[in-house]
Amino acid sequence: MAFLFVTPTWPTALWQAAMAKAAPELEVRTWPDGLGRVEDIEYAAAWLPPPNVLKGLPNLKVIYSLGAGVDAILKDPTLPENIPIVRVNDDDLTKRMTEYVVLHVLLHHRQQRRIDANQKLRIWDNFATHAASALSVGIMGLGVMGRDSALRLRDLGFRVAGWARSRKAIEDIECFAGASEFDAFLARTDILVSLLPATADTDGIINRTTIRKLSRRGPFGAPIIINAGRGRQQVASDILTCLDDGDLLAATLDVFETEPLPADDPLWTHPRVTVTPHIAADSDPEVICAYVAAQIERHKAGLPLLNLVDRARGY
Ligand code: NDP
Ligand code: OXD
Repeated sequence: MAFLFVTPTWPTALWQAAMAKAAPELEVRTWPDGLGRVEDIEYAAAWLPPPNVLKGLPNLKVIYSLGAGVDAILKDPTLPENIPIVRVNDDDLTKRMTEYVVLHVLLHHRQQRRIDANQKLRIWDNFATHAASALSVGIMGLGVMGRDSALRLRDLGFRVAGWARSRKAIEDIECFAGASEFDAFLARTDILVSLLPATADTDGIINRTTIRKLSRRGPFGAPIIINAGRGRQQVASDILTCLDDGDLLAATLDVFETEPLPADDPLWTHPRVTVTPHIAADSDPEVICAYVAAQIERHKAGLPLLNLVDRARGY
């Protein structure tokens, strides 16, 4: 029985070493050079697998996504049917995302960019600040990541709402559900955070129409967006237009349609855009391999797989 990494864009040696540490008894192979006899491979972990690689494993039992998002795996047009896909749901990844979301909400709330610019010019501008409770934060996606970020922001005093496909009940968080409640959710939101998966339904969801429906009643008079979900969710040209038209005050973007973000992309230089390099919640090889190893042990013991992906839903 062997385990295969299919991670053409990642430092495979690092992941192989982490897996060897997490599961010393497992024969860990890597694609393409260390593939070996394909019949031996029962488990594979992947990120952006090239077509036909997973399909070429006749005895594959489980596919592990090395991230919380699974779009990188589902985009394989030859993905073998009926093989379960398990995604990452680990506290380490979740806490990293929560740090990112809280950091960037606070960065806008406390106007840190303005303070940075003032310091460069030695300007002592002790402008009036406001309480967290003056701001409504709306989180799109109330799953593992969205829920934790919502709770921490709530604890800091922000007025927090969340939007998901299905109805949630979370103490002191206003929960909206489905397309019919999207506009009401936007109308009460000063800072919009996306922690949605990339699916056909969420593609392009952060567009001009969405942005124009956001609240303007907050202390800044215009909304702010933070996208740490996936780049496909944002229409970059609409974001730039809205920034320049005054429909949007600022944006923090961690994810992009094309990654790395091309050097000539105008998002890099817009004074009110903060670009981060898809680093909101980084997958730590040792943590993720320990998670995958534990999941393999469960499977070998005949226990049900956890955090299974619903291929029809796309997440
Ligand atoms: P989950 O699957 O736990 O949560 C997804 C949430 O999105 C659920 O609440 C789901 O609703 C909601 N959702 C999905 N489709 C829709 C829709 N059409 N309308 C409304 N709500 C919808 O995922 P995670 O929280 O673990 O991760 C979320 C995403 O974060 C990942 O898919 C990935 O894209 C991104 N991510 C980004 C990282 C980064 O570094 N930038 C790192 C890790 C993840 P419901 O609960 O009703 O199903
Ligand atoms: C993930 C990511 O999905 O890192 O985990 O983007």
